[in-house]
Amino acid sequence: MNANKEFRIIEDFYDATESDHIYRLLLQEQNWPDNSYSVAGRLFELPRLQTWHADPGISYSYSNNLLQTQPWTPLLADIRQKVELFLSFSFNAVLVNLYRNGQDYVGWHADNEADLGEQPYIASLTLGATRQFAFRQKKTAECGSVLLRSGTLLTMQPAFQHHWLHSIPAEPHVTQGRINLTFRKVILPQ
Ligand SMILES: [Mn+2]
Repeated sequence: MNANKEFRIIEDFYDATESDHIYRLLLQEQNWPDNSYSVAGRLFELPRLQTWHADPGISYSYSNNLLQTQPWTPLLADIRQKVELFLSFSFNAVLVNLYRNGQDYVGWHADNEADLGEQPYIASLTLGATRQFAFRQKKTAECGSVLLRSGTLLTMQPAFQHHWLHSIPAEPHVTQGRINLTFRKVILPQ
């Protein structure tokens, strides 16, 4: 099985100048909430900061979720439009992740939550620091990684979520932050 057929990398979706500009704007504009949460009376810290923006009526329903749905900012709406035009696909939500430096990470997971439906198609834009995107086949544990540079758009086919897990490993030598926008299409209950 070839993971590279189940995701696609579009480098320079935004050029270096635009990417840097957007990164700085988002860093300032986003209303980053507290990243601590408690489970059974113990306090944990999410190793990144997140915001969730969606069309009216769409909420965030993932595990350990503390996120309030925020409206689309003009900047996020502009980026969504560019991504949608390029991919000829419409998205109704975006999860924004800030990896403050190389200590921040996300562990192995698949973006296959029930409310994304059976065929989740996700577009992920990287701004800021270059980080590794690691993937691992669920059954065979075959694994690999690619570098995601600022301005890169990564699209993940539904089959990628079915067959592979992915992660952004910690890279302690990285001092710069990375912002990642993951555009999603939440399926409303019928
Ligand atoms: Mn993910």
